Amino acid sequence: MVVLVLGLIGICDAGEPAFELLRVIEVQGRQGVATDGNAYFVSGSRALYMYDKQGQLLASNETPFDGMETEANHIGDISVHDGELYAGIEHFLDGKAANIRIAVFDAKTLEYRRAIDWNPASGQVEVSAVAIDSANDAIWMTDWTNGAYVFRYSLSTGHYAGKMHLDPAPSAPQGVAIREGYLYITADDGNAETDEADGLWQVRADPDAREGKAVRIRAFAEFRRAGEVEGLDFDPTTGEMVVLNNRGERIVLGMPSGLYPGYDREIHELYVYRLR
Ligand SMILES: [Ca+2]
Ligand SMILES: [Ca+2]
Repeated sequence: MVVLVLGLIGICDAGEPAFELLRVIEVQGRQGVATDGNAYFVSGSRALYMYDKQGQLLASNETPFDGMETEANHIGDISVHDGELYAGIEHFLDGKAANIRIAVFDAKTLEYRRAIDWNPASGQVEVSAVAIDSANDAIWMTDWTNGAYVFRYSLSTGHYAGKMHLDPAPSAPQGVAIREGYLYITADDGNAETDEADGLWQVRADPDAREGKAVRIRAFAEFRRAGEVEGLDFDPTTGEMVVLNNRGERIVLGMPSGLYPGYDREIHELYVYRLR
């Protein structure tokens, strides 16, 4: 018994939780998820949705780019903080992203409010996900084309504050969220063509670090079909982890390329886990 308890403490010291899948909820969006403990916010490439935690649709915004000063056509993973929804947004054309910014929406109405512009000198060329880390006055961003860095902006001023090199680098990061001082990054690093599971990575959210040791702490082997993992978040009221996954569509180099046998559409699902 003593050995068992020490073993569990050892796991906790390493900061790697164990995960138990509780439920799966189908949603409309294919990009990201955030929760304030009351609702699940879901982003599609060009829409925002709000669901209750049983999966009932409460609100949607199908014209999320209205009122923006520069062109946009793609939303990535999202984060919610203090009544506002933060989304990584860009204009994607001919394989290149432009007009990268963090767009801020009212979390009640899903209406657009303002934007925090990206600093091109940071080296970031795409935004796949954002996470609000209020304890560090930070907004962290990932770049789907290059998992070697996470980029950090000041939450209070919106200014670019630096980047952290990840060693090793997750490939194709699609989501980022904060839990107990760690960044959790979902990576579309498993090939659905060969039924490989995508991964969950963990790295300490240290604003002073130039480099962080990244660890692939699990593979999402329980997904109903290997596909494309997308955004994630942690529920502040229950501690649960919520992860969005897409299955059914064959994706080649980021482009939809037809359906797998047995599918008449791509399915987007939230997987909800208890952490121990
Ligand atoms: Ca994505
Ligand atoms: Ca995949």
